[in-house]
Amino acid sequence: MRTSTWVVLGACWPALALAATEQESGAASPDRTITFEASEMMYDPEALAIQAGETVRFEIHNSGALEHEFVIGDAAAQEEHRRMMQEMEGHDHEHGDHGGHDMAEGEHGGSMPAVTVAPGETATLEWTAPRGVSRLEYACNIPGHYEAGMSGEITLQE
Ligand SMILES: [Cu+2]
Repeated sequence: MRTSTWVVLGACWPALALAATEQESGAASPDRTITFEASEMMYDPEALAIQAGETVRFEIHNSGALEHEFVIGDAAAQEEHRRMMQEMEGHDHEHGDHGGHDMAEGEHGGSMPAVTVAPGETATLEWTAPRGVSRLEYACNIPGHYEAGMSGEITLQE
């Protein structure tokens, strides 16, 4: 991996599986809202079942004392993201413009939807589940958090 790839994180890492399958993102209004809690070091709920093509609005409340993020992607993309976060750790804890917000709202499904949530805050993220993918993960890739248990599995049903 090239050491310069962390730069790409601002636009976040293309989750190829999503890019290939998501065509009609955009203006869909959510089919349902899922309320999430993030804290040290877990998410509640710890797993999700979502219908392929369903548009979900996540409301993620950070009830912990540390900043957490909520990123959706396949296992390989999550791992890649973690590696980049680790490389960036030296560069002050800025997340390199990790305004997941921009990523999440970009109209192409090619990016990994992500939000960062400050302690005590609630963030929202809208996402349309791709078709043709059976399993994704959500994870907090702030160094050490995933390893401590901040991840969950999304099972997608066609
Ligand atoms: Cu975290």
